[in-house]
Amino acid sequence: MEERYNFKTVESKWQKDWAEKELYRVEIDPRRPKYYCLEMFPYPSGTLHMGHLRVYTIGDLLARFKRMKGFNVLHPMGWDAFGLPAENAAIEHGIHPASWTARNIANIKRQMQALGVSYDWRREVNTCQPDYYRWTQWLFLLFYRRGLAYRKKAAVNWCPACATVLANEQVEDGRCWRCDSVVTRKELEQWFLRITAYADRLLEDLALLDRWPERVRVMQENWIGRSEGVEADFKAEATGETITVFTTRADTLFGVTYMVLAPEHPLVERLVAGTPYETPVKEFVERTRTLGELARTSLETEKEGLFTGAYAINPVNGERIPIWVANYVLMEYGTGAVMGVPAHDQRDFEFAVKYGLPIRLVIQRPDGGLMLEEMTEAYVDPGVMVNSGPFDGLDSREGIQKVADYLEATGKGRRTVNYRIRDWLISRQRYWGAPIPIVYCQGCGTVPVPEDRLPVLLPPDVEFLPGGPSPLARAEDFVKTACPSCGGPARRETDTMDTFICSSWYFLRYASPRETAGPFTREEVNYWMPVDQYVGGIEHAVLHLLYSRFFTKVLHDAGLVEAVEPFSSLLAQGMVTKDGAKMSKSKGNVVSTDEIMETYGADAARLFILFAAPPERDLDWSDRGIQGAARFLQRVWRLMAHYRDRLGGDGQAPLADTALAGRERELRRLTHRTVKKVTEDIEGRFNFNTAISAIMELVNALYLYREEAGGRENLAVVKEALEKVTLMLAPMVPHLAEELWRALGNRESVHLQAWPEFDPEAARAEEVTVVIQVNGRVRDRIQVPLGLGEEALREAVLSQEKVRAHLAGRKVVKVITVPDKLVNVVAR
Ligand code: ANZ
Ligand code: ZN
Repeated sequence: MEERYNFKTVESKWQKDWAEKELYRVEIDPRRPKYYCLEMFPYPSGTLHMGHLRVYTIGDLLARFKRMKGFNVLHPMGWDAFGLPAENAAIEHGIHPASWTARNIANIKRQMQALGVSYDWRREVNTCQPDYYRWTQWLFLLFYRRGLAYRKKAAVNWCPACATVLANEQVEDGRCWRCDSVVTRKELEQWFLRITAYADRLLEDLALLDRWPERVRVMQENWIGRSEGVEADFKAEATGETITVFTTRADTLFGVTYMVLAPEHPLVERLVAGTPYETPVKEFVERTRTLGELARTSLETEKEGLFTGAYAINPVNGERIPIWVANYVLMEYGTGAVMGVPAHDQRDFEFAVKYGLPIRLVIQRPDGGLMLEEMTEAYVDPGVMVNSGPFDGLDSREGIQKVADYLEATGKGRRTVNYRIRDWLISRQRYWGAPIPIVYCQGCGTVPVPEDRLPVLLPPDVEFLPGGPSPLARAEDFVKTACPSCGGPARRETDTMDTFICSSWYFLRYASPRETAGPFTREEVNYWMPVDQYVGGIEHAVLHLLYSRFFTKVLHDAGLVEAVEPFSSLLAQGMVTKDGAKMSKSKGNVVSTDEIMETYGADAARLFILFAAPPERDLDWSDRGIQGAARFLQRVWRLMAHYRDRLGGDGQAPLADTALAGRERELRRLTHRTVKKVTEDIEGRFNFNTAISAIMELVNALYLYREEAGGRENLAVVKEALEKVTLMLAPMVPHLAEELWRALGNRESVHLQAWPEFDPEAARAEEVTVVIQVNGRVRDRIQVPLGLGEEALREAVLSQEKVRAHLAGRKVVKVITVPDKLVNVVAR
């Protein structure tokens, strides 16, 4: 064995060997429990960054660990390959999106292989290949047939820089999720998926996801935003038309002093027509319309409104109230009209103060001390109803129900449920995506492309120009087609699908990646699904994770998959930072993954990533840290080099525990305790960092033992320890572990071995008897592990039944401990 561990030769040697032997090839095996371990597949934008390295390292550890634990592990990888950057590269550098993407994929794949990740590469999927997007289109048609895909004209989010529309989920704080431009609104005819039809189930089934981070579930819950309330019918005084409002606070109906319509509300135009208010209101409407939804509802945005000159009648008391239009009311939520209750809603309070509208108190604080004149903000808590006619004196929470009953009984309103979530806008005016398989025919209207004519292929020869309409819309050969139904002239849909559709079902495709008769086979998908462990970034908390859940449910309803939820357990890994700051090109603090792998090797990088922080926490990249990891690997290597020749193939088993002398017994105990701890840390808690610390301690103990034994070590005990260390390191540093394993005289790969067992008997700590005194008199004796710390010992003693009995009614003043021997409790 060489003196120094040479990762360069060793890592590539084993990577080649594993690939040749197809070590990670996996098929259905009904005799073994399955385990589906999945990392979010990357968008192939160039090279891997540290965040990627972290996800794949974590996923690979789990996949390898489970394999050693006897599971049949599916661990696949693929490419989320459609998307705007490829098209921008085409515009800027004249390279075709397909070539740009293929080149990046080749590079990233090389990096993943250099990292030594255990993927079954035969199952690689690529969403921009016709053999994949054919099924994306097929699924679109399935949604269409089930009434879950439809086209409508709507005010949609428009990113001027990306020159395309965006889903609500892709707008963050009023900005484009991809390029950060301020999003505006446009009226366009677009395709939607009816995710709202699944709102209730998406909400309810969150309860099944007990192995998801709480915060992700909460974010989805808020995004779905279920809200129970009533619709109340007001009447427009002039025209007699009904104006329905949605409110969650029916108890405040008597406190309404004005009403507000969304600028887009269809009634606005009619109310102001031919009045002096027409021009200013129309101007106001135009101005607010272009603002994105979040910009409008953001608390920072100044609330602005205008009186329409019209009045409405309150259904509960017949009062006449002015009708306004304002920027903070959204057409897409509820009914697009709200009743203004300034005394009990902060937004309304501010609005009323700003525009001098009356404020009326209708909910009194339980102590009765609320005075309208003294209010500086809205009173939003429950209380007692006042100024509310027949409802006076009611608890407001009860009032919500009573007023709802009244509205329903009199036909002036009804209970209803509202959701914040909107249908998913999926059409994009871009080239590099899966074409929507629809044709428009003068005679037949909207005609789906028949399944046997899929895929609708992207034409390769198109022109990429900055700005402007999509290249597809200008590709006449593509656009002009024959109607599949009547054969007459027809035009193709030129929008492509949101790439989030491609990624909403890729985890199903891995089950049957080469299937040509369908997106997957029932047998395979039902064997592998659901994904047992999903690993990925928190930035997908709402987007990808919500969409994938939606897809899975629809496919379940269509009888295609048994699973109702795609991902049983979710691990959202933290960010990788440099000196506490997020790594980014603009900050110039990006650590190059290629450079790290060149300098330190894959194993050192992996070990550092796993050791530096628990997976959910942020990980600060440090050169010292990775150097430390590399040194530890050398240290393990030297230990093996030292013993290798002496361990030989003699096959001597460790001596029975009792026959071992003290030092040997301690070392053996530590070996078994370490296996126990590492197993538990990985399995239940994802505490890879503490698992690695434990292995490091064991290695230290081996060095110490070698020194103390001075050449007269018990080699059976050493060999056992080295074997277990090697096996435990296998999922973390697969290359070094393989090399060590062979050095121990084994001919089969370490990655085909079983995870090490521990002997509970050998792992048990030695126990000692501790005498317990209370005020100097012996009251009890207990068995505790040798070397138990003072704090733990004290706790153990004070919880003893007998001790508690002697202390009854007294106060402990002091506890004197003599570890391993005696504890004296002084009490008065
Ligand atoms: C009167 C009222 C009084 C309200 C009060 C609240 C407190 P959630 O819980 O999110 O569903 N609202 C209704 N439609 C709206 C729209 N299109 N744009 C903006 N705001 C709208 O919120 C429901 C509440 O949001 C409704 O209850 C309504 O204000 C407002 F003391 O009605 B409330
Ligand atoms: Zn036709």
